[in-house]
Amino acid sequence: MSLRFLTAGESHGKALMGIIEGVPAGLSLVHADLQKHLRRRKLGYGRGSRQKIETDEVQILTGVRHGKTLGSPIGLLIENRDWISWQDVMAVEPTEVQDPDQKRARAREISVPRPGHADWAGGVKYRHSDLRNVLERSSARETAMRVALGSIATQFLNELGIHIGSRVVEIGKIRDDAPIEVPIHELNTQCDASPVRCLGSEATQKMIQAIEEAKKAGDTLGGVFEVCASGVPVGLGSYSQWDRRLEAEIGRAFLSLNAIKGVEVGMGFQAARAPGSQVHDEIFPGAVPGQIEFKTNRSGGIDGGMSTGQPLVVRAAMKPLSTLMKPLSSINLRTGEVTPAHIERSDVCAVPSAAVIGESLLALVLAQFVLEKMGGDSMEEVVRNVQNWKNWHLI
Ligand code: EPS
Repeated sequence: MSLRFLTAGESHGKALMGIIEGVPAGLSLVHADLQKHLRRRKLGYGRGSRQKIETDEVQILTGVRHGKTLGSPIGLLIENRDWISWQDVMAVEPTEVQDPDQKRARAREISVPRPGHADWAGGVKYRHSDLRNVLERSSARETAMRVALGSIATQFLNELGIHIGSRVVEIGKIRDDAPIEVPIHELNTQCDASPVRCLGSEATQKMIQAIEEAKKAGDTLGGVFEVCASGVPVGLGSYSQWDRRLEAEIGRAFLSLNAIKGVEVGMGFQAARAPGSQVHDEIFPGAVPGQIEFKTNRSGGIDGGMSTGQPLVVRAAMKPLSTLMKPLSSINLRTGEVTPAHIERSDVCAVPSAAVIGESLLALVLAQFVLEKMGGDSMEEVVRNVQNWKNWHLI
């Protein structure tokens, strides 16, 4: 069994589309299961005015009947409400306008790349003289569809007792990485109450202030977010081949998210600075005879490319968004003139949203690994396989 998905759609085009295949039949799935995560993705202090325009209302077009998945591909659609204002700019058909200046104006052509954005390399790669052709698809708008698809994976994992939550641990220089004291399935309820999705109320205020200051300065802020999963069975992934390692797929998924520049599992980079005795999790006899217990989780729930049965803990570093209201220096690719970078409506900070997107990314990877090890064509089969596995692995 394998789970695969694709997305399509431009930021100001008509809609975002998604297809996911490999979801077993018989999974309970309704519109609200997807919509609740899409709503969470839109929130977060520091987002721009686009979020007030979009509702991110998802339509389930195929693969679900009477609230249950059919085992066939699930097709999703999210219409871009902003499309109304961009119909000419993003028209599919060629324009009748002949005058080159008028043509460029109608297309809202962009010829000055933003440092740090996909604009320049994308323009060179695809031979696009209008960089709008690059930014429309490289935009993080695409992540709305990834969250919709990831919500299906989340629903699947929840039925198997696997829960995912996230929090923001850093925005700019403000840090809030105190240990999590609530169960992972309650983490989101607590973090969603903070406009920046962090646990501490003092840190929330400081992060908001930092975002405000960045906004005033025409600047942007990045940060670090953490995604955790509980109830993960031992033995997902494998040491036997490089591309079967659970960590490797998690790294790939997180690095595929716009603006992510680093990923850590467990202690991550800290593990490189500590001796082995302070890095590895000791093994003790468990409370139930025949079981073992870890008292620490420095590994972040993965050893040797496989889940250990401990909660997964993944952190990702997001760089500041590359559209600056006080732009950095760039070059007009049409004229060669040195000029400030292009300014496009944008967000000041999107780390809280990235944390929510991270939940979907982890859910899609975990669902794939669960299906690989304990898969089946129906939920009945998968639930039975998972139960058998949990009973079987006791020493
Ligand atoms: C984005 C630019 C902004 C963001 C957008 C990502 O869009 P716009 O140019 O339309 O204001 O708001 O994010 C979303 C639309 C979204 O739904 O997350 C970019 O350039 O990446």
